[in-house]
Amino acid sequence: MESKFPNILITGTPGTGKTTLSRLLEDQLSQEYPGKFTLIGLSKMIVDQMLFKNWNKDFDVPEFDEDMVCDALEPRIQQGGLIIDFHSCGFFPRDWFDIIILLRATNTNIYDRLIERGFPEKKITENIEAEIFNVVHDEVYESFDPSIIISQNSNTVDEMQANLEQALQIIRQKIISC
Ligand code: DAT
Repeated sequence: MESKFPNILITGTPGTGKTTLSRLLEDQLSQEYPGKFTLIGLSKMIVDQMLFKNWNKDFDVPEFDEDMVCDALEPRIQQGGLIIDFHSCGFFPRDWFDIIILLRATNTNIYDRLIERGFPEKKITENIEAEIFNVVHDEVYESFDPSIIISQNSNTVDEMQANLEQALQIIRQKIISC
């Protein structure tokens, strides 16, 4: 699906920097294209709008319902200019996004960031294993056209800044060419 203002997915294992990058991106895009981009932190929306049928007590997270999530997002995707921040992506329709940013980070960084967030050890281990076994990476590449995927390392502030600049360049180019 082509839309004047691209839909952007920012994905990666928890702790890789999705929320931080999404906010920086939204901030900059709102200045350059006022009113054209909206950021959705999907984890929060799932809880706020109860887009789940079960609550996983072991990990204290909702087991989101893919259909409910897609139904809630669909009208906004059609409008374009949506930035979605989420750690999973295989259930989204293949033609929803114009640009997908996949963030990666080292185990040490993920560990430190999730400890700071107060995650229990079990949840941290699960996320580190997911990063080691390329779970989100493989999900992205199996679900979307590789030409729209940008893989970025997000270990340092300098990398975050470079990732932001690269993403902005690609988004601006996409807007011009549409
Ligand atoms: P996510 O949304 O993927 O779970 P986050 O944006 O909340 O991750 O980041 C988790 C913490 O790590 C937060 O305190 C900011 C920090 N962080 C993220 N990316 C970083 C980077 N590239 N360099 C330094 N700190 C980073």
